[in-house]
Amino acid sequence: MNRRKRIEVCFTPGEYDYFKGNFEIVVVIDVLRATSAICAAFDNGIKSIIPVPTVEEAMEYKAKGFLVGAERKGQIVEGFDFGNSPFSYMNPDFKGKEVVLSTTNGTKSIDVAKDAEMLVIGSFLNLEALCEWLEKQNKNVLCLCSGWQDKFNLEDTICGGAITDYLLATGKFTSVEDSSISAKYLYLSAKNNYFGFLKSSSHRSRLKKLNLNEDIKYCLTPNQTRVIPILKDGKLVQLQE
Ligand code: 3SL
Repeated sequence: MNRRKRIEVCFTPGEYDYFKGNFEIVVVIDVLRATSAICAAFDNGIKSIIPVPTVEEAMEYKAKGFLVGAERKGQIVEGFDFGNSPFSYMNPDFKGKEVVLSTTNGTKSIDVAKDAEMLVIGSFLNLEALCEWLEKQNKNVLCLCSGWQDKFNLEDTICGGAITDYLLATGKFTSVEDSSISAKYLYLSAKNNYFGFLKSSSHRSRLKKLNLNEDIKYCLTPNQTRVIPILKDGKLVQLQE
C-alpha cells in the first residue's frame, strides 16, 4: 500500500526540536528576506553561499578574505560587504562567486536544521518549482519558518501554507499538526493579495521604516525563478536534477 507522506509546518526554529527526525526534507523559509535573497542570488548565477549563524563566524570568514554579507535587524552590519537585500545579488560581480552570509533569523534556521537528510530553501520566488520538486520526491516534508527571533511571523507561515496547500491537493500528502492546518488557512486568506494581507505585519513595518518597500514587493512576488538551493557539506548550492 502506498501510504501518504506528511507535509507539516513548524512556525519557528525554537520549535524545531519537536519536529526533528521525522522528516527527510526540511524546507527553510524566510520570506523577508533571507531565503528570497538566497533564491535571487542563485537565479543571478552565484556559485555557492556559506550560511553562518553568528556575526563572529562571518567576521572570521571576512578576515580570511571571503566576500561576506551580514544583516542584523534589517540593516547591513558595519564592516561587511553587503546585507540581505535580493537586489544586492543582481550585481554581475557576484556571478560565479562563493559568498558567506549571516542574517538575523534565516541563517539561524539553516543552522538549526543543518543535519536534516535534505535541506532546501523556499520562498515565494521559487514556490512553483519547489512544490513540483517536493511532489516528486515521495518523502516527508517539514516547512521550517524562520519567524522573528523565535517568534511566529505571518509571511513565512503563509509561504509554508502555500506549500502545504499544493502538496495536500496532490492527494499524496497528509498533515496532522494544527500548525500546518492553520498555515494552509492563512495562505488561503492571503493568496489573492499577499502585500495587502501583510499590511500590518511586524516585519513588513520594520522593513518599511528602513525604506525597503521595494524589497518587500519583490519578495512577495511568486514564481520569479526555478532555482532550488540545497545545503551540501555546509554550503548552499543550486540543486541539479
Ligand atoms: O531574519 C533574517 O534572516 C532576515 O531576512 C531579516 S531582514 O529581512 O534582512 O531584516
